[in-house]
Amino acid sequence: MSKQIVKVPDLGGASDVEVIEVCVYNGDVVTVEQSLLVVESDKASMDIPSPFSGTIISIAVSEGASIAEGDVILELELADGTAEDSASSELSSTEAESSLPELVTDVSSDKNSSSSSNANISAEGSVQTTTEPVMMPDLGGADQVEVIEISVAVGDEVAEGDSLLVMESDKASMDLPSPRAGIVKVLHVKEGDMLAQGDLVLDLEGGASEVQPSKPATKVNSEAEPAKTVVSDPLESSSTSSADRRRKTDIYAGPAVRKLARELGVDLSRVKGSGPRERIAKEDLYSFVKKAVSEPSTMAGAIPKVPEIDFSPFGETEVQPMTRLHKITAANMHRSWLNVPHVTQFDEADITELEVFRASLKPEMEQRGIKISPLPFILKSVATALRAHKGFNSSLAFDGESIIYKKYVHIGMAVDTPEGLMVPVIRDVDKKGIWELSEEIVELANKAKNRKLKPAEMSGGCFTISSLGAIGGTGFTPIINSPEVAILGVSKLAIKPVYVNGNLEPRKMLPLSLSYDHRVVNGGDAGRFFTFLSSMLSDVRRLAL
Ligand code: CAO
Repeated sequence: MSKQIVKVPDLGGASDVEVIEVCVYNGDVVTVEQSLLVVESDKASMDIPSPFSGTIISIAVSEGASIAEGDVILELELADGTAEDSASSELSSTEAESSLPELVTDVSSDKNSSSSSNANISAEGSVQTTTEPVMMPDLGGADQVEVIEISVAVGDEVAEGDSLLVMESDKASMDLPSPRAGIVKVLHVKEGDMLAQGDLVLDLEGGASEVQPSKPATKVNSEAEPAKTVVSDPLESSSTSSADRRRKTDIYAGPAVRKLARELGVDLSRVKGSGPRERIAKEDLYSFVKKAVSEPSTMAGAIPKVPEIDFSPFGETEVQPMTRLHKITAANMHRSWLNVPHVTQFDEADITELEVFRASLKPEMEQRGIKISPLPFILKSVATALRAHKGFNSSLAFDGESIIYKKYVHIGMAVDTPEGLMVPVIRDVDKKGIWELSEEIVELANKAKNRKLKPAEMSGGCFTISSLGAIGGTGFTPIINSPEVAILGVSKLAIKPVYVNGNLEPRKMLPLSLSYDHRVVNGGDAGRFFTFLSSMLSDVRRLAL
């Protein structure tokens, strides 16, 4: 078996695009052309398909990240039978190009084409100077495409860029965006029709009226908007999930439907598609939402909404929009809070000796120019505890039927920034020394504060530490950074009287809180993990054992 890095291919002209959906998970088995990511530029959304079949080892991007051609998406262990010679080299953007149809195709150089369906233009359309036909633009290499969804009806008012049709070739599904605002007067196609470049799609009233009604095809063809092309999710996914909710990779929906689902906050894996091969249409989404609204009491997970309040009668207010990072964090926290049964346990580690040792390192810190806080010792102790208690270094499989144990120890560290909370990940903590960890903490915290973290530096974490010790507080209940299984909260060190060998002594006690996913580990496991962790922190010589 060999490994393969998958990178972002040529994005058809788009430079930086935002990841709006990561369709796969670590450990997933994917097939060629299976959707890995859905990304969105300012012009279009598109899927990035897998160029190989194999098992995902690690994912380097996360939702909300901005990526460009050549960025690493993930690493795959190639399936047997995949060409060995390609496995040794990284997939270059040009290699991947062949699997990603052009996103935006330029039709300005198209030959004037008139299609047989031009003859179908209604009399009504041909006498109104403000009615223009919309034709099929260049299809990015496909000869013919099948109409699988008509997104508009006669009489609909559309804005420029609204999806008119969703079409599908053998390789891709595409949205046909409206070239201009207007009212749909006549529809010339129906679901199941096969269309080629230049075929007449519909007549739109209200657009620019320079078009000669007698030559609609020629004129409009030169004005037609390019097709926005995305590679479809293949229907046959590798999923073996027995859960009711489908995996993201099983969802069959066009970009317009995905966009609407995001706007409505609907999880597409819960929606049953009525189209061919269970493809989800807009109507399916609307019915789903209607049902959810009309039957709140029967909806699993439905929670009563907090009513909207007008605060003005109580005093002056100021409204500040949340940053994008803040919104993403809020959504992640909410999702974890609702999905994961959290339990939080508390403990105190006696770090008196650690602090003595740390103080003894001061001259060396100055000499090396590296400051060591208690955090690298905590990181190292957690890494050792994760190695000894593998349940805390795991994730619950998506279908909830197995546990994925990780053989690596990458630990996330919450960093408070003016823009919001960021969690850079320190890799292979178990293999690094205290000096190296200290340097990495400072480097990653600075990058986080300057918004310089790359997606790869924020992914792959097994466990998270949130240290509020320098800020204050005696304890808190951190929210798990799912799909991780646990998170450690560190609060402010306090000197407390503690009995040691029958004598009351002032000891430096570090308050710790451990929140864990009770589906994966239980109180006994957490107690053992905590006892082990405290013993490491109380006597850091143990880290060398
Ligand atoms: N108790 C008492 N003092 C502590 C401490 C603790 N638990 N942890 C750190 N300190 C001290 C340090 O020793 C340092 O003091 P000196 O300068 O005298 O040595 C001082 O506090 C500042 O430490 P620091 O914050 O610069 O360094 P760090 O390694 O402890 O933490 C980082 C780095 C990036 C984690 C931190 O800067 C940060 O951003 N913390 C916030 C995390 C957060 O927001 N979590 C919230 C998650 S939930 O909403």
